[in-house]
Amino acid sequence: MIDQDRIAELNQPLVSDHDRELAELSARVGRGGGPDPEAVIGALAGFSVAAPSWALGTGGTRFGRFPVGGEPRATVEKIDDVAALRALVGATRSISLHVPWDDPADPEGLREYAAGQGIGFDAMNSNTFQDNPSTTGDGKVSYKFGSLANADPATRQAAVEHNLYVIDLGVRLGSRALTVWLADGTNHPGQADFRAQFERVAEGLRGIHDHLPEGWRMFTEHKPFEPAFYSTVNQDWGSSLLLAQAAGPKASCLVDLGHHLPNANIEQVVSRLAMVGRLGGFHFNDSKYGDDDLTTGSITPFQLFLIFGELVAAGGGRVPELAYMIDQSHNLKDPIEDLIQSTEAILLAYAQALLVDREALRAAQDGNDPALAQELLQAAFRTDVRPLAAEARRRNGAALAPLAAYRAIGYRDARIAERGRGTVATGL
Ligand code: RM4
Ligand code: MN
Ligand code: MN
Repeated sequence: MIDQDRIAELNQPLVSDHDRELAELSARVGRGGGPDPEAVIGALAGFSVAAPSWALGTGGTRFGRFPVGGEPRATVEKIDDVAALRALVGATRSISLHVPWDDPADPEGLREYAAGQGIGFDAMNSNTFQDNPSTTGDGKVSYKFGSLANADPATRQAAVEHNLYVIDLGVRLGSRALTVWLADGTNHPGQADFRAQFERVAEGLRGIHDHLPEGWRMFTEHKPFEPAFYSTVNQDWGSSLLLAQAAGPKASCLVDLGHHLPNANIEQVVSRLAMVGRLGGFHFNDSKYGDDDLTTGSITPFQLFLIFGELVAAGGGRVPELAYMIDQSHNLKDPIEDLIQSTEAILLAYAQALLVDREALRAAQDGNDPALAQELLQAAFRTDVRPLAAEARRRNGAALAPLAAYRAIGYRDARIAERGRGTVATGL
């Protein structure tokens, strides 16, 4: 819906400044044995992060929700929004669906429609944290006291079956992965036995794992609290690793950046999981207190840079092929604007991580020289790499200045006219 000619037209007045800034930066980056700026641009241009289908509408809190207007009314309109996002930023080439918030009646048709817009289907997400006619059926079972961890075998069975349904749907859409985030836990000490709950979840995940088709992967996603406020079954990366190991070889851990207790060293978690070959993917967002789901890189950009540093180290000079997704909730901003800014922050962190002189860093580490190690990290982190990200976008036919382009195009107003002011998208 956003055509490339319009983007090129909007880029036109910016090109000469951009070219000059890029040339200056490239000369600086490449100096003295630094990385080849062309290689950095190539890596950025090749990077893709999936957009969440559940965050294309306005996010709510328990204190209210203020719809932005023109929110997608169905999955097909979510695909339109992600295609628009892709046209602007280049890097969001797939959408991650959340079932039953998304439960397309004609998956093959949807797949074809999405492909026509250049959008593929990333990991599927199952939802057993809410009761819903299509997951808990005739109301005989309820997830109120848990899904895979529930004491009631029929409820556990319903939760397993929902996950199998999501896998089968994903196959028809061309997805190749399932993300399992569970709300299972307790609110009150003594409410349930920690070990019994964990063992039931492990067993359920094993059953789901055994249903995965060839070439599929499965991710366990941990989170310390919310909605369970006393204990959560998959509460931290250690539990997540145990569950992935129990589930089977196709299972690995997904790290949502907002799913850690305050001050956790997330980059170290990333390093550990990569070390044991069980790092599966990411949900990008940022936070100050809990699972705030704020714009990626808006609060702790240095942490994001360090995480990308671990990824580049794990991938031997490039980030490894994992499931990279954004998972946010947009309470105040236009969701698409927030996703534009998040994608930019991800590209910047990746670019900066690629600028780190890893050999020199290793030498400083082995030489017990923390001051030099800091200099090396700061040299990369303090570099304004925005021209590199902009160039990567331009090579993908996207916008040099995506937020300004989005506003100039008037995408939101057009959607309000088309979809209505009061529409409410399914999702968070
Ligand atoms: C959870 C978690 C999951 C997401 C749901 C909606 O906090 O981040 O990944 O699917 O929210
Ligand atoms: Mn998440
Ligand atoms: Mn979350």
